[in-house]
Amino acid sequence: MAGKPKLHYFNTRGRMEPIRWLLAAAGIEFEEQYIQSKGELEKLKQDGLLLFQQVPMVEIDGMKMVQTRAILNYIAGKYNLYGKDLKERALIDMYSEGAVDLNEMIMILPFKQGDAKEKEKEKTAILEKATGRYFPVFEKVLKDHGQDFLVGNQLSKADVQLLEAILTTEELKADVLSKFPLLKAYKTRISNIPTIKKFLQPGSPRRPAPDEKTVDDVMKIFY
Ligand code: GSN
Repeated sequence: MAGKPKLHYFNTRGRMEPIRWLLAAAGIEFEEQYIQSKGELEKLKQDGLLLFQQVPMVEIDGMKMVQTRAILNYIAGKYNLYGKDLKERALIDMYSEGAVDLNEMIMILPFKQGDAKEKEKEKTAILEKATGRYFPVFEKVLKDHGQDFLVGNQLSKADVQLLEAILTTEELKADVLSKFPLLKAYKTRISNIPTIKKFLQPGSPRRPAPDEKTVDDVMKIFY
């Protein structure tokens, strides 16, 4: 039997967090090798382990996979989180990418330059997009088909990525779902799937939102 997937990234959410989420939702245990210095990142590059000299990198099934989306799609395909046909897959991809676009704006925020006032402005703009662009789409999808999950009435990559995006958005504004009753119920429902419930418990591989020290540590590895 193949060993556990091994994740190579920093000890922060960043681009690895959706991969942690998806493996956890699939009920797959994994190991993490945190990159803690410039030297460790350089070594991975020099050893030829990073196809494009970038992380995330995941060792899985004898491969050294890079590119976040490629990794997510492989995991989704392998663990039946990617729909039953091409059209379901297309919907899953569209919904996932919407959730990722929202989530990435939030993920990047602490790493951006600018004073507190500029960051506050940016946060407001993200929340406007969340409630004006992204959440209405997902609320409508749930309303129109009346099912428990976004696509095909079963858990998919899209649900896992949307829940992640909902929770990170709520970290910016706790009542951000107040005008989205179906999404609120959906959040509770998906959060209670046993594998996901476990991932949401303290002590799981889920990483906290980066504090100033974490941002500083990661920046030092790059610059
Ligand atoms: O999605 C992906 O995995 C790639 N399209 C982008 C990966 C990426 O940008 N990785 C960064 C660190 S994670 N930050 O967001 C990286 O490894 N940068 C080092 C470099 O030399 O580009």
